[in-house]
Amino acid sequence: MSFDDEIWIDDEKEVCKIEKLNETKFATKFRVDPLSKQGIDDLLMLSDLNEYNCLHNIRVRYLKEQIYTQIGSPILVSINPYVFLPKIYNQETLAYYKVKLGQSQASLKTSTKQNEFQPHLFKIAQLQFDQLFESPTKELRICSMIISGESGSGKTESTKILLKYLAAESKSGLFRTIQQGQTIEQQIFASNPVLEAFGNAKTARNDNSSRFGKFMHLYFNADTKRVSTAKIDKYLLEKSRVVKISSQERNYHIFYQIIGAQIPELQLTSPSKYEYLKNGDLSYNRNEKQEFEETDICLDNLNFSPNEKKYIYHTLAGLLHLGNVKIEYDQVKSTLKLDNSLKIASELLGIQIQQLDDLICKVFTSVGKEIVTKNNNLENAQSARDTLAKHIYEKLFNWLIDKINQQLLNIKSLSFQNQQQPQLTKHMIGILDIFGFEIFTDLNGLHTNSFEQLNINFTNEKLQQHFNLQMFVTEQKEYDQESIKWQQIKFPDNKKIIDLIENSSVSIYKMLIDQTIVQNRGDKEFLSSLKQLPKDNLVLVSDLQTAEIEPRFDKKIHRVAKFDWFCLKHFAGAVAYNVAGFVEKNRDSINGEVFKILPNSTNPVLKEIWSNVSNDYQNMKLNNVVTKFQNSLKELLNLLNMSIPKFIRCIKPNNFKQPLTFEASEVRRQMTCAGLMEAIQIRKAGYEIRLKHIDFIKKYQHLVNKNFKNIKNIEEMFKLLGENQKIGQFLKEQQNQLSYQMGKTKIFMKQHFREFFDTLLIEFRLKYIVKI
Ligand code: AOV
Ligand code: MG
Repeated sequence: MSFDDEIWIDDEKEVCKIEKLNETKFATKFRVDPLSKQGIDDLLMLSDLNEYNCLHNIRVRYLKEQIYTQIGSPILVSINPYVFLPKIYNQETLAYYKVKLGQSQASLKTSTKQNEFQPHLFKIAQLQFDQLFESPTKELRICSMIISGESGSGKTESTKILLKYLAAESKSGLFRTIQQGQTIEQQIFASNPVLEAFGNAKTARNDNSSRFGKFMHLYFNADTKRVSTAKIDKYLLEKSRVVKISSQERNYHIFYQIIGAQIPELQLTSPSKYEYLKNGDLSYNRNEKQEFEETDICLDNLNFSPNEKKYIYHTLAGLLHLGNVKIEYDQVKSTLKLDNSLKIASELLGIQIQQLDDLICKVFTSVGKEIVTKNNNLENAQSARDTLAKHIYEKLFNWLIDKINQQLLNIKSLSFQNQQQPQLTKHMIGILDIFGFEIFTDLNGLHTNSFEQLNINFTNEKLQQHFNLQMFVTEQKEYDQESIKWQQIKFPDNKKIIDLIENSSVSIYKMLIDQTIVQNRGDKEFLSSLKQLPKDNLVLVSDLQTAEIEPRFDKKIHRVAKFDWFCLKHFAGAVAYNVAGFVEKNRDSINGEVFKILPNSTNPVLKEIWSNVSNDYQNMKLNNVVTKFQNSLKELLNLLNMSIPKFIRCIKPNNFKQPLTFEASEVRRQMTCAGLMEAIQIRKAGYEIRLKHIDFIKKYQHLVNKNFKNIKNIEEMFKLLGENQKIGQFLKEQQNQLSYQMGKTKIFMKQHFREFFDTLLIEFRLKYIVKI
């Protein structure tokens, strides 16, 4: 190990003068590994793996516009460049990975020489594609690409780049052509702008923040290696955004798009005129008209009919007008003010004014056989109006995804109608793009997080746990089972906080569900029930004393010391949540009249959507938001656990969306939170490649003069290999360096160990071919 000098690493410059140190947020002196000064591809190749060398290495690369660095083969670190870098995504680069890497994989059917290829999302996609068909058996094989990172770190952009790569296969015939000249990849692409228009919005952290999670399934036919069908699973759309946004944020892009489209029948003027938009960021400029045109074309490509599109837009505009509907209250009952907003909303939503009045101003309850009507007060009526808007939007979003999925599934039935046993579900690549960990603060830096952030942050906890499980637990268990010599590595375990949130006997979710199913219980009861929970990662702000002396919690959280807050110490940081609205948001209930009125709407889209919606709000125990969300998360994790994963860890290099600006403290914090330093240790100490004894013998039988059927066991194979002088010498050296170890059923190898044998195998094949 040689170190040529010492440097300071800080937020602005590589070398920082001592007198400036106090001014910077982050500054540390460390001895630099010469390799990290070069900015090498793979952090595992550094001779000193301390975190500063890793950080320095990543920074050197980033400033050279090399935004990707790998940690062995399963982890790709991606630093958001905040500027489009055409060179790294152009056709030439794409072809380089597709042709060169693809061919090198295909010729050897191994990952040999993959280290010669720069780390890239394209590389990850190609390796997963090759892995999909590596196994000759037709058993289920799922390869996943799990993209994680904080809000704004680049997950959604990475998803699009991965899809672009996989879709580019279509040009060489991978993607099947369907009727009217459209290909399935065009349909998958068309779904993206639609989902973003309806499911993404500007937040304080990201101008195009995903407000729902998605898992994209691409199913391949094993024989043709073609994509046969695709499907999108979605998780938790943040529907509260439809009616309430803060000043730095915006509502869903689609609302601004339909205003920009200037469609006369929608009678829309400008965002500042609508209650659901006017409190948000009105200065933010996008080319809404052009974006609308793109959304509209994509809906065409997804085979939405002109009539469907028309009434989707009617519904959206109807919601904006509904938000402007005024409610008058005479101390006895509320009524809707008969003005233009009400008339237009009624017209566009296809619901009579009287019916809207019933939905917003009244509550119908059945007492025995009789229906009893109660009048809402002003506050309840306003809330009923907003609840109606939220539910209509959510159902519209669900319906859009169902229609898109149906479209992709229709393709399946068209293509495979004559086949008895389609292999559609056997080979799948899944790409997960979820909403990132987020902490919202107001202009004074005080936390303003709610039910939605808890669910988002919990999802990220679960994904982090999955990463830990794959990287550490499973890995170390296998070494133990195979009796491999091994030093246990401690990793940052987030089990405690996950239990605190979701444990089935005592947890935050359990307490919330308990309050949700009992009528008339609310946020106060919920908050007080939290007192029973363990306090390792939880502080109730009502218990101020504890909060103030709690050193692990951010100072800014202390300042929100109000009665109705609780703080959690998440793996990625401490977050304060305001309990206001938790129980009602989880209940998600709506006036039961909607199930009678909306299926009779004269707006055919609304009619269709609501005709298929069942009134499942009666059974709160099963149908509260958290329970449904936990079930879908469980399904997702089961699928991920079955998959061969690649992890893409996205990192946000600064908080100002500044292009190519690297704040070491920010990057370091995210690397630490994501457990990347420990992952580096375990990959470095571990063995990336493992082959069953029989597979090793079969694969390398040509290197010994015996057919694999005549080789008794792995010991004999090694004895035979050792008889060759070159191999014998190599094995001796490598044994001392622990480059390989013999497990009970498998042989564990470092990358260079396998490459040595693969190179010999290529030489053998070349010789053989030349001879022929
Ligand atoms: P996210 O998906 O991780 O946040 P995005 O993928 O939306 O973040 O990225 C945020 C912004 O960063 C994008 O709008 C781009 O401006 C920029 N960006 C990200 N990746 C790249 C790239 N590879 N090249 C150029 N610019 C990029 V969230 O959905 O909020 O968790 O919820
Ligand atoms: Mg996103």
